[in-house]
Amino acid sequence: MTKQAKPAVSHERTPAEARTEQIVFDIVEAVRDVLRTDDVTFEEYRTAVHFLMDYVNQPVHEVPLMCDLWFNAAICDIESAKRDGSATAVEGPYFMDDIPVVTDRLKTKDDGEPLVIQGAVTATDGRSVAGTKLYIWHSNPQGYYSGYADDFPKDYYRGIVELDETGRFSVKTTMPAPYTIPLGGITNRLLTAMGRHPWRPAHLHFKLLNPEFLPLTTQAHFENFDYMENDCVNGVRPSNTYLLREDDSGKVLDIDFTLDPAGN
Ligand code: MBD
Ligand code: FE
Repeated sequence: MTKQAKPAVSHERTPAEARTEQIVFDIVEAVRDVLRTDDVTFEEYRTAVHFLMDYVNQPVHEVPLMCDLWFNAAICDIESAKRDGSATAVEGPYFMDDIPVVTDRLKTKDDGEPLVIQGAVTATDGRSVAGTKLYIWHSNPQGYYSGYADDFPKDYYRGIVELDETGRFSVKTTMPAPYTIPLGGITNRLLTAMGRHPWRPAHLHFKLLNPEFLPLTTQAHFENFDYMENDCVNGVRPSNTYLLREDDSGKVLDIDFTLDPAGN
């Protein structure tokens, strides 16, 4: 099958136009290949178009959710291959900027299993990471994120640790739980139509910000936990999988991060 010719434009394409055309055109060609390979019928095509039309009646977050579900982890892999230091992982929809600065614990209710998150942040070139803001956020023991649940305030299960030149941190919280994407939403309707489940394994989110380094957004998932083999957003990688250990106070996650100074 021949590729469609690129229609002429009245001016030389700018670099941005050329890049946009390249990506859009390649996506369209990739989808056309699928239509041919899978022998897609008119009826299936119309079902898909109606499915997309239904997004109009959905909460707006269903659009980024669907995109993230299929594509965000791939973008992270592409980015990780280009940088030094820790690999990136999917940010998910629940990052918040205006959260409390903490030193040694996140606010939690007392119904969860205790967890200590501890480690050190270093730079690939050995320079000081002092001043780095380490954002931590995760679900409560029922799998809900603060700001999106009625029964606990927005500053729970979230905090910013401001690192000094040692880069070390140790934060108490409680264990997160497996999470489902919104069950009543159209994205889950697609997963259900495919015979798939809507679960993510229990996980922690991290974002490290310091103007001297590339921003690092990543996650921690836990070896041997439920849904590790079939995360609905396909975000689990060896680089973001950790073995929890137990001590007298509960579970402990040892986790280090390495920042890339890039051009700085
Ligand atoms: C989440 O909590 C999440 O981490 C991702 C990647 C997608 C949806 C919800
Ligand atoms: Fe999450």
